[in-house]
Amino acid sequence: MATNRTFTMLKPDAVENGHIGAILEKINASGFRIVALKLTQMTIADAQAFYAIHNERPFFNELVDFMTRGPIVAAILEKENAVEDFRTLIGATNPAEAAEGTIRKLFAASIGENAVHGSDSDENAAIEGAFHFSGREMF
Ligand code: 3AN
Repeated sequence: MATNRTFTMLKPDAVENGHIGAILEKINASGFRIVALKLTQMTIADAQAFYAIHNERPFFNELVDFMTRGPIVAAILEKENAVEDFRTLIGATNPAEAAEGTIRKLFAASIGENAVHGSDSDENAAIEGAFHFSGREMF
């Protein structure tokens, strides 16, 4: 399988709760190479654009408020089968349904505040990575 990339955000809840180090350690221990990394905060316009696909969903405003309430850690990760393997590592969207040992099971409180984002396709990984990073910030 080809080496490829995914995009992740450690969401405001994970940053507020002091989980940056533990989550990055788990990411590294699972064989992902960090290609790009930064602490940043999304504006309301950023979050509305990033989550535009969800703009008809009932939770859209809640999602935008949550994702903009504090800093996030944005990162691009590289590994064989990166998108699928990272989604396995983070677990189900609802932490109550996430498998034991997954990042959401360990660190997330609810379906809304679920600690971490992982791209759902190679195409979206590239779009989402480019949303947060310039070429000069990727290694
Ligand atoms: P995932 O992040 O697992 O791909 P999506 O794409 O279905 O999940 O949802 C995007 C984000 O929207 C989730 N990470 C979560 O923060 C939020 N979300 C999804 N479903 C709900 C919900 N029922 N209530 C509140 N927020 C939700």
